Amino acid sequence: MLLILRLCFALLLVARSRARIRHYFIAAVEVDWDYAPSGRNLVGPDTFTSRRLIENRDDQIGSVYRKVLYREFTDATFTEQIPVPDWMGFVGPTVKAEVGDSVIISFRNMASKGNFSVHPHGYFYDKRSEGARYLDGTSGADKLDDGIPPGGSYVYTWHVPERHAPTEDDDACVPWGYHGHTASPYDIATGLVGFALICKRGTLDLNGKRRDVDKEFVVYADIADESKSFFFEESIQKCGEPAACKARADAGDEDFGLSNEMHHINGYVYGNQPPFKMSPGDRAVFYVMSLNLASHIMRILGHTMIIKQRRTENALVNSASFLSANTVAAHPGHWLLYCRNLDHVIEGMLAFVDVENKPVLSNIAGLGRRLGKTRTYYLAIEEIIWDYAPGLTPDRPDEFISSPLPI
Ligand SMILES: [Cu+2]
Repeated sequence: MLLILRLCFALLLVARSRARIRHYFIAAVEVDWDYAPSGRNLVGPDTFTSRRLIENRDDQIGSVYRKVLYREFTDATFTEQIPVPDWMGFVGPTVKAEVGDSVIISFRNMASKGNFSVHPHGYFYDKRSEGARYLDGTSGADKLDDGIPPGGSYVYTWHVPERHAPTEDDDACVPWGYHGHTASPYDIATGLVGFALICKRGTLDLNGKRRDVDKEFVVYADIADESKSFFFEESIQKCGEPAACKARADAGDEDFGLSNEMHHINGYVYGNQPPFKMSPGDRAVFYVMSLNLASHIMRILGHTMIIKQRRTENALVNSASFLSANTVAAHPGHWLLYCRNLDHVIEGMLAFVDVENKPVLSNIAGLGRRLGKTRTYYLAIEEIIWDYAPGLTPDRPDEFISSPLPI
């Protein structure tokens, strides 16, 4: 018995000694962000809707808005910014930790106006590291994290105790997010958004990359209502005639409102995002998040996914929800990644996954192999008149009236 207790104690010490403190230097940085650098729809012909969202006109802003983004720096001087992969767009750096770890976020507000914070999902924190402003009964030092003024700094500390760990049935990492929560809907519309992972012990290598997958991508699908951004007035100045845009905004012009609702993936619309790049056979995980408005049903053409141990082709995320979609890169090609909500397709929630043109290795996940029978079907399309209610014939109206439906 004593031996078992000693063994348990030794294992506990080993587990604790492996726990790490992961330090991130993240600033709120003000930028002019372009949702469509090409100036056009890269998925199909431009339409009335795509032109309304992309074109800069005298009385329409177009695709460039003033925003505030989370950006990572190398150290506390906040002088050297760590570049982000181009496909990450305006999404902040991905914060990662394993069970037992702690995360320190040294935050600086480098924007010219507005108080901003960093509020995590999924992590354990106390009131001084919540980064959320609301009437929570706290005061004094417990309020300092709620909103950092321009030029100000704050250090947030988040933890991953066992009770926040992925379950046995979860993937190796559970995706969460972080965002500004001084005035949450407005902070998110302004651009303050990033992903945060909590991983099982031993998942991450020394560089913070997952050992069990080849590629990790983030897909932040959302509707950014730029009229709710703290920098909307600055964005209005980008109109050809700012006074014309201001007049439309003040009048509550519905079309003008729609022209500022950006249905984006990682801050891009209509295929303007630099593609996610994979090689045939790559095991890839897509972390999918939505925060602000609506549900999104993300799909990659030519690929299926495994979500929560089930094979599917749809990654459904609701507001303020997160999931992992696992796939294996299939055949070479320029594949559409999009939201299957058809209104959102029209509004531009479209991007691309590029699988490079390399031969598919037959020994990887069964790709390239053709086993079993070939089953041939002959399909034709025919033009017909279809009756959705064949029981309700016009020559039997009395029968319908005398036999009402049992409701
Ligand atoms: Cu959608």
